[in-house]
Amino acid sequence: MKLYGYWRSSAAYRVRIALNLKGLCAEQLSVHLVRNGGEQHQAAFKALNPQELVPALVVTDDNDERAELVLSQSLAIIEYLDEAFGGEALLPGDIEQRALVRAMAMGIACEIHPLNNLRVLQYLTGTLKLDDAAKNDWYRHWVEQGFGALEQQLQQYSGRYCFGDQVSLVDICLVPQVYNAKRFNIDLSPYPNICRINDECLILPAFIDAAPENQPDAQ
Ligand SMILES: N[C@@H](CCC(=O)N[C@@H](CS)C(=O)NCC(=O)O)C(=O)O
Repeated sequence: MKLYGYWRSSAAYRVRIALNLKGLCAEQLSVHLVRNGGEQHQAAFKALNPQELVPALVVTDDNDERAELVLSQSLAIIEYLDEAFGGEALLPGDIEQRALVRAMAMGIACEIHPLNNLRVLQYLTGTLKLDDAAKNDWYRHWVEQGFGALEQQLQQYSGRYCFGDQVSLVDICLVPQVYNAKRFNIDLSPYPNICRINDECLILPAFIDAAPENQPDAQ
């Protein structure tokens, strides 16, 4: 398998954590999101993922060199890895619990992250000519709204981790989002459960090895 990602990409960070939890190896290929206007916009990468976003996972068939599965969207990739390979389950077996886990994970991946993605921030400052202070207010607003909702859900569903005592898709989404929030100096003190669970995850080797600073393309 080949994982196209970038050390600071939180969506690629999610997939790295999932690969580690499943005990899987993937060759990592760096797509620099800023250099030369962003390598995600270059033809070679666009051919792989027309969405011009990392991560992209390329899965090859050992029995057929020409057969390649190219997957985009971190949640789809992670669910594929979970279903295709053994090892630690990333979603609960129970159908209702699985839906709850997906809902909490999507609260991060679909409601916070896309609004604060690089291309959105570039649009705010480039096309709409907002200054850095306004951009940071925008960023903080969506994190606070999303983390406020998640903190409430964690009061109901968390144990040691976001959903009970088992690491799940929610933790995989949470840790990169907290990493990003810290980069933008968001005050996390109103979210004790988020902070506690983030700390719990960050002592696990799967999360440590996936951390942005531990990637070969980290600058
Ligand atoms: N929903 C997508 C989001 C992917 C995404 O937004 N990737 C970011 C990095 S975290 C990216 O490639 N940004 C490039 C850009 O904004 O131009 C997923 O979960 O994979």
